[in-house]
Amino acid sequence: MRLKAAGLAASTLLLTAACVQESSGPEKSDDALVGSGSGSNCNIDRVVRVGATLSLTGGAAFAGEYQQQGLQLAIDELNQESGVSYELVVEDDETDVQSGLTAFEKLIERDEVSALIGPTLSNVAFSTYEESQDAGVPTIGISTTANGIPEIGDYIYRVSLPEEVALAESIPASYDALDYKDVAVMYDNEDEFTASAYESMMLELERLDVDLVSEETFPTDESDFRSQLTKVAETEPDVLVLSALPAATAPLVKQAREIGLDVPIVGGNAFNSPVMIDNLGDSAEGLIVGGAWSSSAMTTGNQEFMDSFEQTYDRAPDQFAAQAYTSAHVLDAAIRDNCDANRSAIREALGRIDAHETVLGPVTLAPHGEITQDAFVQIIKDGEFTPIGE
Ligand code: 1QQ
Repeated sequence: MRLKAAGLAASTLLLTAACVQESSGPEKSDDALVGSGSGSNCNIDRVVRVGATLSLTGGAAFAGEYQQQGLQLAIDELNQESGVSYELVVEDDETDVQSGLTAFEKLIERDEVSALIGPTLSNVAFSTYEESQDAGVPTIGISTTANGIPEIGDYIYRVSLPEEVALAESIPASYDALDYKDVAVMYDNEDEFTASAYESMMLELERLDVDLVSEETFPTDESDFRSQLTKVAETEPDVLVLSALPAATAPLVKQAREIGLDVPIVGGNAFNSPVMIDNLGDSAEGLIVGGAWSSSAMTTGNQEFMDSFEQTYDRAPDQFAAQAYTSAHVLDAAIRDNCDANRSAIREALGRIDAHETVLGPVTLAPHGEITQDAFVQIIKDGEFTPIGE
């Protein structure tokens, strides 16, 4: 079957191109959060409270735990600097939309945070960001990669490489490296992130001289993929392109190898975790993924970040830790820019973050909330993420 433009993808693009919503939330301004000076000389009397909603339990905890550590490390570093002090309040969304909503409500209403960070999954973000947008609380996604996230409203930003940007790098790079023709695609068609990544994958594949030989879907809570994998194997693909959440990724890849489907696999953001490599062992070899960070990137402060993370937590950081760490530094830059930690002032200053040097490389945030940063395409070789082509 020749690849054809996915109709769903086209309609999503139209939807996401619609105007960004403006918040009608109450604009409470607290004078104690307005400081004097600017940048490194900014001085704010009141401690600035930042709320984070992360998946510390459930299927996405593999990422949420790293995010909590990256965030805490950044907040501790920022609190060493003079002028602005932060208090981080972390809530666990249990990888669940309802718990995410409860966490957002608590942080917005009870803790009266100046800004929100997280949640871990796009699937949780689509509902919770409506809450923060309505309340007028600037919100920074750190791993919410699905199409349409910044379009939720003018208070919604992300320091999270969009999956469509990562795939626009990883799919052509995998094609150049592996020179494949027959492609099989498998995806979770229930989750917002995996379904949106599937559309982006199809758009990228369509640009290449490849044939789609099989396409299989599965529900989010599936754990036995043997029947779909057997059908895929019968079509003898050269490569498998996979869009799955972490909980499904590990068993799916393992079962693929068990039934003898040994082809290279190109995946989405769920692959960007050392936990995945640990779980998969040898089955992880050859997995290809595009991501927001690399331990080998010569970006500003990367070595220092890796050293202090390792020293503090006794393990190396991953992409999720690096993105969370970056979000706190970007937030601090925005607060210091206006020297104002009121919600509306932060929202406005975030949109002026321009080529800000971070461990992810230079980060720019558009006033409508989207990030611009470089993507890193990596292949898992000898159990390590290695830049492709090295
Ligand atoms: C998203 C993701 C997840 C895989 C992060 C853990 O990228 O939900 O957008």
